[in-house]
Amino acid sequence: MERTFLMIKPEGVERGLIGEIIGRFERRGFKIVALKLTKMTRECAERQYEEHRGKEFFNDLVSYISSAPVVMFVIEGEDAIATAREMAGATDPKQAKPGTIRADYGIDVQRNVIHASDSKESAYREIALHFGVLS
Ligand code: D4T
Repeated sequence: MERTFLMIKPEGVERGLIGEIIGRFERRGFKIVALKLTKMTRECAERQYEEHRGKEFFNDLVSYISSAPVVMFVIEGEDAIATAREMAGATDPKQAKPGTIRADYGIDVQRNVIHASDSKESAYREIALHFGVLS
């Protein structure tokens, strides 16, 4: 059993896609073990995207992600990290495989609807950052 951190980005929340996106993970058999709607501070967004500090898109990304509410949730199940990444699809919605969340709903690389942790280390770090210790 594995856990991973997922986040529906501001345009996903604004466009009314919360139920649709969370439903995909439920129907795939994952258990939701934590969930919240929250507007991140700039500092929190910088910590979330720490690995991208210094890249040309960092400031825009942090401004965007802290501009409006997001939905954060944690799923639990077999191969949760890799499966969630596969369900999210490629970063650029135009490159994402048909049937993935980003192919179906993504607008561009910044407004690509969902974030999914990319490794065990990221999942652990991001769950702790946003939810603290989960039972
Ligand atoms: P996340 O981490 O959000 O699931 O995205 P990916 O793992 O698919 O992509 P990433 O780490 O390369 O990028 C993190 C985050 O930055 C946004 N982004 C990315 C952006 O706004 N402009 C860009 O040019 C790129 C490459 C999208 C996802």
